Amino acid sequence: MTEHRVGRKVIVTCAITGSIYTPTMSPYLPVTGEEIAESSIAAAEAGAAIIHLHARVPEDGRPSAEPEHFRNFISRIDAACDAVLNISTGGSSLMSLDQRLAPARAMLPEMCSLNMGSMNFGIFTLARKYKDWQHEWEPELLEATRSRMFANTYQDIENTIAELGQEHDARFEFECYDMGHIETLAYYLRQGLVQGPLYVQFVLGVMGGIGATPENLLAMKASADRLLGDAYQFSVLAAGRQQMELATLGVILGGNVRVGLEDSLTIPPGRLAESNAEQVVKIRRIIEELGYAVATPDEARTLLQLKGRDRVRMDF
Ligand code: KMH
Ligand code: ZN
Repeated sequence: MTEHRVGRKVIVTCAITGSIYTPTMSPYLPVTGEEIAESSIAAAEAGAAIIHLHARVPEDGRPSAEPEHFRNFISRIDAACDAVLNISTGGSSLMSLDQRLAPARAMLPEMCSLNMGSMNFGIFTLARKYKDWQHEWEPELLEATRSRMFANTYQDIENTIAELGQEHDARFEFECYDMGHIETLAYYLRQGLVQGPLYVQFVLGVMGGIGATPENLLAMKASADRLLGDAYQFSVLAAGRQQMELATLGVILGGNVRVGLEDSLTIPPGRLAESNAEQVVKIRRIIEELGYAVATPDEARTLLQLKGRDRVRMDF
């Protein structure tokens, strides 16, 4: 086990709304620009150093990667706090890569996500749990993930690294949903296409990726230690009800954490979380009870060697 260092700084990312869950599933899921801004600011005030952002169509909550929808909240969040704004390039698994890259291309953020492989990204099982849908698109989108895949080819990954990383100095949240994705990242490290400190997000519990169990997290970390050595830091995200438990194990193993309504609508012992901040408060309490501290945004910037918010187009 990793040596216990009192006061070690743990980076908390909060993923505010995502594209997995839909408005029928929780009244607390932020949808409009104002809701996403307010929820992000509250999460930052609660201790999140990084805010991971997707947008939605304000009228009906459908996942969106339109820069105009990001515009509804980016500068508001930036005016109210100094959190690192991490822009998704995953969008929704049903969007084209060009659609998914549009907001990051417009904003040139300090950080953006990068999904490390093509996969089935099954959220169709969620459709069975609800009946009275607020919008027709909700069951249709969920069902579509049975026959469509989340495409992230080598070429897609390389182009994104070249354009956003090498040209515009963004650093990545490398989303690894399975062991092979860590191997792919290690290949790019060996090729010199990426350099440390790599920020690896171990994503557990997405159907089509690795399951959310402690054993799987230990295996992912062992693999990353072997392949990436000192060049990486990790964070843990478990989709669904294992969110807090596996995040806690991630802290114990020497890592960082991601919480937020993008990944889980609930909070232990099993009710709907009423806000993103509520999940941040809980994981922060756990982190502090274990003897660690949460990193401030500027500490996260130093740990991850980010370019700084003065080099981001907040008013794109
Ligand atoms: N929705 C998460 C499981 C991205 O935005 O690029 C993974 C994610 C992908 O956050
Ligand atoms: Zn995301």
